[in-house]
Amino acid sequence: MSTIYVLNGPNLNLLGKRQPDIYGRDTLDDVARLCREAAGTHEVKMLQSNWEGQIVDWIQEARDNAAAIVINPAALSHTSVAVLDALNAFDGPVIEVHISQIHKREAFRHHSYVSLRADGVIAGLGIAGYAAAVRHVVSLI
Ligand code: CA2
Repeated sequence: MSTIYVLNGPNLNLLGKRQPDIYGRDTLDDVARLCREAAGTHEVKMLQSNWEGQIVDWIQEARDNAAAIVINPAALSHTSVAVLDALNAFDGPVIEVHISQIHKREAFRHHSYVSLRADGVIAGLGIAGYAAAVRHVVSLI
Protein backbone atom coordinates (compact mmCIF):
# COMPACT_ATOMS: atom_id res chain seq x y z
CA MET A 1 0.00 0.00 0.00
CA SER A 2 1.41 3.39 -1.03
CA THR A 3 0.57 6.96 -0.09
CA ILE A 4 -0.67 9.53 -2.60
CA TYR A 5 -0.32 13.18 -1.66
CA VAL A 6 -3.24 15.32 -2.91
CA LEU A 7 -2.05 18.91 -2.53
CA ASN A 8 -4.25 21.99 -2.84
CA GLY A 9 -3.09 25.58 -3.10
CA PRO A 10 -4.38 28.99 -2.06
CA ASN A 11 -8.09 29.64 -1.56
CA LEU A 12 -9.18 26.08 -2.28
CA ASN A 13 -10.38 25.92 1.35
CA LEU A 14 -13.26 28.06 0.02
CA LEU A 15 -14.36 25.35 -2.41
CA GLY A 16 -18.15 24.92 -2.25
CA LYS A 17 -18.54 28.12 -0.24
CA ARG A 18 -18.01 30.83 -2.92
CA GLN A 19 -18.19 31.16 -6.74
CA PRO A 20 -20.20 27.95 -7.33
CA ASP A 21 -20.69 29.03 -10.96
CA ILE A 22 -16.96 28.43 -11.58
CA TYR A 23 -15.93 25.85 -8.98
CA GLY A 24 -19.19 24.01 -8.16
CA ARG A 25 -20.86 23.31 -4.81
CA ASP A 26 -18.70 20.44 -3.58
CA THR A 27 -16.25 21.11 -0.76
CA LEU A 28 -12.66 19.98 -0.26
CA ASP A 29 -14.02 17.28 2.10
CA ASP A 30 -16.07 15.96 -0.83
CA VAL A 31 -12.89 15.98 -2.95
CA ALA A 32 -11.07 14.01 -0.23
CA ARG A 33 -13.88 11.42 -0.16
CA LEU A 34 -13.76 11.07 -3.97
CA CYS A 35 -9.98 10.67 -3.95
CA ARG A 36 -10.08 8.01 -1.22
CA GLU A 37 -12.70 6.04 -3.18
CA ALA A 38 -10.52 6.26 -6.31
CA ALA A 39 -7.38 5.24 -4.40
CA GLY A 40 -8.76 1.87 -3.27
CA THR A 41 -6.31 0.33 -0.82
CA HIS A 42 -3.79 3.16 -1.18
CA GLU A 43 -3.67 5.94 1.38
CA VAL A 44 -4.60 9.51 0.39
CA LYS A 45 -3.04 12.39 2.30
CA MET A 46 -5.25 15.39 1.53
CA LEU A 47 -3.61 18.76 2.25
CA GLN A 48 -4.47 22.41 1.57
CA SER A 49 -2.56 25.59 2.33
CA ASN A 50 -2.77 29.23 1.43
CA TRP A 51 1.02 29.47 1.90
CA GLU A 52 3.46 28.80 -0.94
CA GLY A 53 6.25 27.70 1.45
CA GLN A 54 3.95 25.15 3.10
CA ILE A 55 3.17 23.62 -0.31
CA VAL A 56 6.93 23.46 -1.03
CA ASP A 57 7.53 21.78 2.37
CA TRP A 58 4.83 19.16 1.68
CA ILE A 59 6.28 18.41 -1.77
CA GLN A 60 9.70 17.90 -0.15
CA GLU A 61 8.09 15.67 2.51
CA ALA A 62 6.50 13.64 -0.30
CA ARG A 63 9.99 12.70 -1.55
CA ASP A 64 10.24 10.27 1.38
CA ASN A 65 6.58 9.52 2.06
CA ALA A 66 4.59 9.43 -1.19
CA ALA A 67 4.56 7.31 -4.33
CA ALA A 68 2.74 10.00 -6.35
CA ILE A 69 1.49 13.58 -6.15
CA VAL A 70 -1.82 14.94 -7.40
CA ILE A 71 -1.70 18.72 -7.14
CA ASN A 72 -4.08 21.58 -7.74
CA PRO A 73 -1.62 24.42 -7.19
CA ALA A 74 -4.43 26.97 -7.73
CA ALA A 75 -2.97 30.46 -8.40
CA LEU A 76 0.55 29.17 -7.65
CA SER A 77 0.35 27.30 -10.99
CA HIS A 78 0.69 30.62 -12.76
CA THR A 79 3.32 32.22 -10.52
CA SER A 80 5.48 29.78 -8.61
CA VAL A 81 8.94 28.71 -9.74
CA ALA A 82 9.43 27.50 -6.14
CA VAL A 83 6.63 24.93 -6.49
CA LEU A 84 8.04 23.86 -9.88
CA ASP A 85 11.54 23.44 -8.41
CA ALA A 86 10.20 21.36 -5.52
CA LEU A 87 8.24 19.11 -7.91
CA ASN A 88 11.35 18.70 -10.06
CA ALA A 89 13.04 17.14 -7.01
CA PHE A 90 10.23 14.56 -6.64
CA ASP A 91 10.82 11.32 -8.53
CA GLY A 92 7.31 9.80 -8.79
CA PRO A 93 4.36 10.65 -11.03
CA VAL A 94 2.86 14.14 -10.73
CA ILE A 95 -0.59 15.00 -12.08
CA GLU A 96 -1.79 18.63 -12.16
CA VAL A 97 -5.52 19.18 -11.71
CA HIS A 98 -7.63 22.27 -12.30
CA ILE A 99 -11.33 22.22 -11.50
CA SER A 100 -12.09 24.88 -14.10
CA GLN A 101 -11.06 24.88 -17.75
CA ILE A 102 -8.22 27.38 -17.33
CA HIS A 103 -7.75 27.75 -21.11
CA LYS A 104 -11.28 29.19 -21.47
CA ARG A 105 -10.52 31.79 -18.80
CA GLU A 106 -8.25 34.85 -18.54
CA ALA A 107 -4.95 34.70 -20.47
CA PHE A 108 -2.90 34.78 -17.25
CA ARG A 109 -4.35 31.38 -16.32
CA HIS A 110 -3.22 29.76 -19.59
CA HIS A 111 0.39 29.33 -18.49
CA SER A 112 1.33 26.98 -15.66
CA TYR A 113 4.88 26.57 -14.33
CA VAL A 114 3.75 23.28 -12.78
CA SER A 115 2.86 21.90 -16.23
CA LEU A 116 6.59 21.96 -17.06
CA ARG A 117 6.94 19.06 -14.57
CA ALA A 118 3.51 17.42 -14.56
CA ASP A 119 3.21 14.03 -16.26
CA GLY A 120 -0.45 14.81 -16.95
CA VAL A 121 -2.71 17.86 -16.73
CA ILE A 122 -6.48 17.74 -16.21
CA ALA A 123 -8.61 20.89 -16.49
CA GLY A 124 -12.32 21.55 -16.66
CA LEU A 125 -13.72 18.25 -15.35
CA GLY A 126 -14.76 19.78 -12.04
CA ILE A 127 -13.78 17.77 -8.96
CA ALA A 128 -14.06 14.57 -11.05
CA GLY A 129 -10.63 15.58 -12.36
CA TYR A 130 -9.10 14.70 -8.98
CA ALA A 131 -10.59 11.19 -9.08
CA ALA A 132 -9.32 10.69 -12.65
CA ALA A 133 -5.85 11.81 -11.56
CA VAL A 134 -5.84 9.47 -8.55
CA ARG A 135 -7.06 6.52 -10.68
CA HIS A 136 -4.24 7.24 -13.12
CA VAL A 137 -1.47 7.34 -10.52
CA VAL A 138 -2.88 4.17 -8.91
CA SER A 139 -2.39 2.46 -12.28
CA LEU A 140 1.27 3.53 -12.24
CA ILE A 141 2.35 2.79 -8.65
O1 CA2 B 1 -9.58 25.69 -11.68
C1 CA2 B 1 -8.80 25.50 -10.74
O2 CA2 B 1 -8.81 24.49 -10.04
C2 CA2 B 1 -7.82 26.60 -10.36
O3 CA2 B 1 -6.58 25.97 -10.00
C3 CA2 B 1 -8.40 27.31 -9.17
C4 CA2 B 1 -7.60 28.53 -8.72
C5 CA2 B 1 -7.29 29.45 -9.90
O4 CA2 B 1 -6.42 30.48 -9.48
C6 CA2 B 1 -6.63 28.69 -11.05
O5 CA2 B 1 -6.42 29.57 -12.11
C7 CA2 B 1 -7.54 27.55 -11.51
C8 CA2 B 1 -8.39 29.32 -7.69
C9 CA2 B 1 -8.69 28.54 -6.45
C10 CA2 B 1 -9.65 29.31 -5.65
O6 CA2 B 1 -10.71 28.45 -5.33
C11 CA2 B 1 -11.87 29.01 -4.92
C12 CA2 B 1 -12.91 28.14 -4.75
C13 CA2 B 1 -14.13 28.59 -4.36
C14 CA2 B 1 -14.30 29.95 -4.10
C15 CA2 B 1 -13.26 30.83 -4.25
C16 CA2 B 1 -12.03 30.35 -4.66
